[in-house]
Amino acid sequence: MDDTITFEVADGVATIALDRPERLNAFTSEMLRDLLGALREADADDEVRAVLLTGTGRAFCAGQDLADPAVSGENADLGALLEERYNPIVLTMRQIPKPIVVAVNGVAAGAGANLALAGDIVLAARSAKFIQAFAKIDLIPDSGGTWQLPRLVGSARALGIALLGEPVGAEQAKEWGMIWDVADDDELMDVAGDMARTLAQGPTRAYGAIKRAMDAAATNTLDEQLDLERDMQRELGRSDDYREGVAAFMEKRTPRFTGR
Ligand code: T3D
Repeated sequence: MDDTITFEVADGVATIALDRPERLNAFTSEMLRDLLGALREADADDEVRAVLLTGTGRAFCAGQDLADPAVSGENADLGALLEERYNPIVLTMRQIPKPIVVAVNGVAAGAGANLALAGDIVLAARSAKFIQAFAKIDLIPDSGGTWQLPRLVGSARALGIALLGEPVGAEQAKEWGMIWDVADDDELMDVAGDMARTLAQGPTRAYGAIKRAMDAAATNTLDEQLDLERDMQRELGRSDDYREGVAAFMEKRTPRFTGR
C-alpha cells in the first residue's frame, strides 16, 4: 500500500481512511487499488466484524483525481478505469457480509459520493455535502450512482441531483432518505465509531444475510424474495447466535454473539 489509505483494526472494527487531504482525498489509480486491498483485508480478517470508512481532513472524497494520468491523457479509457478500479470496490462493499458504516466527514463529490452511498449505514457531518459532479464534466454518475440514487431518493430527485450537479447538504440528504443520519461535525467520528463497535458485537451472520437480502430485492419478484427469506431464516435458525439471542432475551441479559 502507498500512504493514501490508512487501515487500523481495533475492537472488532477495521477503520479505513482515505488519506490524501491536500487533494480532498481525490482518487488516483494507486489509491483505488489500495482501497480495494483494504476492503478485502477487512473481509478476510476474522477479527474484523464491522468496517468504518471515512476521510482525513476537511473532505470525505472529491471523486476521481482529474489530474491523474489515467483520466487526463488523450487515450484515457474511463471504462477501463471503472472496470478495473471503481466497480470492484462497489461490488466488494456490497458483497462483504460485514456491516460497513461510512462517516462522511466533509464534501463527497463524484465517485466519492457514490462510494459513500455504497456503504450500509451512512452518517454525515452536518456540514458535509454530496455532489453528483459528473454532468459538469460530461459524464454520468458512476460507481453505482445511477443504480443507488433512484432507489434511495426516487427518480425525480435522482434526476434532479444528477442533471443539475448541485450540492445536496447533509440534512437534505437525510430528509430525502439518501443517508441514515447527521451528526454535529465534532461528534461525527464518535457517533460513527460507537455505531461500528456496536455492530461488531452483533450477530454477524444475520447482518451478512440482511445485506444480501436487501440487495437481492432490487431484482427479485415478491415470490423469489419470500423464498430467499425462508431459506435464509432456516439457515439462521440453526445458528449458535440465534440460540444465544433467544436465550439472552429470555434470561434478560446482553447476548454474546460469536458469528457462528
Ligand atoms: O475518470 C473518470 O473521470 C471516470 C471516473 C469518474 C469518477 C468521478 O469521480 S468524476 C467527478 C470528479 N470530481 C469532481 O468533478 C469534483 C471536482 N472538485 C470540486 O468540484 C471541488 O473541489 C469540491 C466541490 C469537491 C470542493 O470544493 P472546495 O471549494 O471546497 O475546494 P477546492 O478549492 O475546489 O479544492 C481544493 C483543492 O483540491 C484544489 O487544488 P488547489 O487549487 O488547492 O491546488 C482542487 O483543484 C483540488 N481538487 C478538488 N477536487 C479534485 C481536485 N484535484 C483533482 N481532482 C479532483 N477531483
